[in-house]
Amino acid sequence: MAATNMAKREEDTTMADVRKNANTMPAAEFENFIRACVILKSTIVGNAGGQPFSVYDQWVAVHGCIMGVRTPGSAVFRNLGHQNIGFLPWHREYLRRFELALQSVVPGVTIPYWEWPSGVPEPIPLFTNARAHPIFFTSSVLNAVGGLFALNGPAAPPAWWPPGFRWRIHPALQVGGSNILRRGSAANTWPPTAAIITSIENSNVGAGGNPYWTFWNRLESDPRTHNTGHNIVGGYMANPVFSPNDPLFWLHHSYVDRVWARWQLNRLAAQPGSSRTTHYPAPAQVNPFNGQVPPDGHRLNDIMWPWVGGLAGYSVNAAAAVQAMLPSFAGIQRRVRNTLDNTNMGGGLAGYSYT
Ligand SMILES: [Cu+2]
Repeated sequence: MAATNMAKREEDTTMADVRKNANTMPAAEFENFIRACVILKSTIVGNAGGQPFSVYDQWVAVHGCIMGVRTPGSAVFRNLGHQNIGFLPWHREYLRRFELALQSVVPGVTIPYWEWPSGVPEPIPLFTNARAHPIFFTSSVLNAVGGLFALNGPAAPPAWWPPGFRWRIHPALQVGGSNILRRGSAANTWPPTAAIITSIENSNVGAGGNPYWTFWNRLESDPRTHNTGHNIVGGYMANPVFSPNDPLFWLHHSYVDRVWARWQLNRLAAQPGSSRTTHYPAPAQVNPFNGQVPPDGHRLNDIMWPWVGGLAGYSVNAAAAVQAMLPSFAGIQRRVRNTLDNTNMGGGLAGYSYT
């Protein structure tokens, strides 16, 4: 019995999953990430709006729905994943669960991160013709993504490519009728310097009673951070609702999450004896940027939709066909506070770390 418990404990604390810099990680590992995305995208699990949808599409639908969720007893739909402090916890949970879905088809794969200040407008080594596609965002106008994502499929498909597979956007998840991935933008506030990121990772401004407020606000919304990163890429990435249609979404948010993880370590080091909950606003704190207590789903002890453990009373402000794609999270209930330690997420989720 004791031996079993010991083994279990060791298993629970194993943290084999390391997310790596997309620019510098081994090419084969990056290709594994793309391969896992393609497998999920080509795995059809149902029909919505008369069109087949895939496992990958289910994850896009989750993001599409978080933009407007009504919690039990509430009269209004609120954005429970953005524009408030739950932005980081919700996306941490979302990415980790997507990452485990990737691992179910390609064991050991992790979500690379796009290191924003890398100094080049485009992570060229990772997006060559041979690896993913030739157009990232060096173009100031929208261009169809090529390479593996090309309209007619890759010119020279890798051995693992599903025969005949083409990356297409499900009609219910489209914006402006575009059924293919495109990128390109005239936005030019990019990239952030390394100094900007270091400043954010060390942000200790006390507005609102906790440095997290200013830290989160800068990371989500400052120029040359999360929002502008979406916009500089353009195409689906620039659409707040359906941005995960573009696999680059995961790399972008992996970096967002890394900045948060590093900030957390910096705060823990700066305040010996403090805990991770210390470095998240207490539940009743008012958002100093709008003067209001954050909506249900953003506060420390709040349950995060869609991981509500079967609780009744939630509704979603999205098209029926989008809601029809939502995956089941039966029996899974997750709160903001469950996400504060990426190395030990609990609830059956193994931890992960970053290079
Ligand atoms: Cu998002």
